Amino acid sequence: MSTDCSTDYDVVIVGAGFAGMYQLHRLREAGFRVRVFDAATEVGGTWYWNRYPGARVDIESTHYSYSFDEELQQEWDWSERYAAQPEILAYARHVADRFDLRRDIAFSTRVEGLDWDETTQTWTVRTSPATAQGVQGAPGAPAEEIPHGGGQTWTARFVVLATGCLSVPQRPQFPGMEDFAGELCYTSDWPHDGVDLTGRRVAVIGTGSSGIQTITAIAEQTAALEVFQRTPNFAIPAHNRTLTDEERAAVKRDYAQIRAADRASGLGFATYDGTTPLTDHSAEEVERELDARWARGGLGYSRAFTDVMTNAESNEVLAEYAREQIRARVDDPELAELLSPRSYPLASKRMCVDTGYFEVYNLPHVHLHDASTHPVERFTETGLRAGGEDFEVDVIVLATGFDAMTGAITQIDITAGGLSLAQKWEHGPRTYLGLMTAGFPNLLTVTGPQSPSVLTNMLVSIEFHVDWITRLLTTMRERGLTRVEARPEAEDDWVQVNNDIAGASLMPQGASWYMGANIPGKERVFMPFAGGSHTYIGLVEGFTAANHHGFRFADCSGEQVP
Ligand code: NA7
Repeated sequence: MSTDCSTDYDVVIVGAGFAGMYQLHRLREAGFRVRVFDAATEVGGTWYWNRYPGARVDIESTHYSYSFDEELQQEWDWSERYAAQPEILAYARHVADRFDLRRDIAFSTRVEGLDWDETTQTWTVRTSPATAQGVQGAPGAPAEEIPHGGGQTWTARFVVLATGCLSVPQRPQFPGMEDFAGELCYTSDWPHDGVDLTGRRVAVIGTGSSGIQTITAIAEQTAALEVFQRTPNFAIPAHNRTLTDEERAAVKRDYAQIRAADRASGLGFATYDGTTPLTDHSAEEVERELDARWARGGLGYSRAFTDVMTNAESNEVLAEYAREQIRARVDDPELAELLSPRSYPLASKRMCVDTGYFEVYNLPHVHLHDASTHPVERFTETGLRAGGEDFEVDVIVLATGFDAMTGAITQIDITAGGLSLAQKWEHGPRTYLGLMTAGFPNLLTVTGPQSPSVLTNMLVSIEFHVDWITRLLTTMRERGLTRVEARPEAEDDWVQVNNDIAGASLMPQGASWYMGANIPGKERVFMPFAGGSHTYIGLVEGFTAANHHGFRFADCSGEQVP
């Protein structure tokens, strides 16, 4: 960076999850002065917060792991096909130790605001101390403060938002919440000491991935489990199991091919993407293919044929096959029907990956309640009331999801040239390539809206963005450039491309968090890029090679560089 434009740091990174950790490593390696801020007391991001029983990754760990360092991938052993949260957090800690990341991370520090100063061409970063737990505002969480870099301001030439896509919990407010005398727990901010649910009466609100995993893990130990389901979800079996030594050795031998195949795939993990539409096949062929996919398990199920997300009839074939599996697993036909999704196309809401979820409803003490017809009306001192009926419970678990994709960005007070980012995105996010938003120079996002992010293996998306940002900043330094900005017309085109691709698919038909539909008042816009990870990577590389098409640059004096 030019010495005429001195700042506390070259780059401030917000977030010390998988994205922020890798971004720190890469930028530091490239010689930049970097500081990371995170509200948590430790690295790991989503895997730091989401400690609920049964929390587990839904993409195989061999793929959901860093690829950037050969020694790292050779030395780390995943114990299971789908690792559980403690093991993933241990992996994040291992990476932090191995690359000595912590010395440049200020933990327990929340970034409150970012203000762009046009005169000095720098960002001012406003921070505040965060609490050890409950920083996200969970009622009853301890208010212990660990000041660590909070309450201060810093300047930086660039800011990278590595804030995660599912990191701001959605906390619905029910009347009487404060009256409830039992224990209230959020899956997204689970007490670090755990909660003993043995022999207790428990209510769970929410049946997305977090709810499904929690319910499965706790059902056996509870005295009574009341599940309040507003919308049933498709769940594909994980077939999770311990990996053998032979499997681990084979993976380590094949890592180069595995990673290459992941980067070349639509989901960011090699799923054996189907190459033909379902309509090209006989009923028997389709059945055989779906049997094979079901036996293999995992999210690749929806990639069986090329037209699953564009042809409603093809989609319905896969949906009905999945419902048939529910009927086979649940003894009571009425319960099976209640658990069967019918109101939206398969995979237009994020599918779940389960291990024995539906069988839980065969237990006599587990009760499913239809919160779409009998909504939770209020909490009471002894439990909650739904559909006019009172339920007495000791613990209420809220598995109610997140303000996805934009929430973690717009909750920071970001301003540039009199414009607030939250205002700019009031009617949905507007970005160029999911990497920058016009009017906010030198502000970059890892896995931002309008990039594939949540529709992919996040690790592939993260590594691609981090490498791209590192390359951009290195190139700028070499050319004496200090300012980069997305061109408004390029942004308009990219927003249109995103809307067109999503609009041509069945994706917007689900009232999903992809659409912001789970947040009251949030504009319904399909937020991730729906054209596939491989397509996206190709487009970004093409624009970059074309003299960074869609971006404009300036040097320290403010002079525009074509
Ligand atoms: P999700 O998938 O958004 O699930 C949240 C669940 O909570 C979902 O079933 C919601 O029903 C339900 N919900 C939300 N608010 C209410 C109220 N007020 N009453 C009843 N039910 C409610 O979040 P998760 O944490 O499970 O998973 C997020 C992602 O993490 C997941 O997709 C994976 O990618 C990992 P709805 O469907 O909105 O009717």
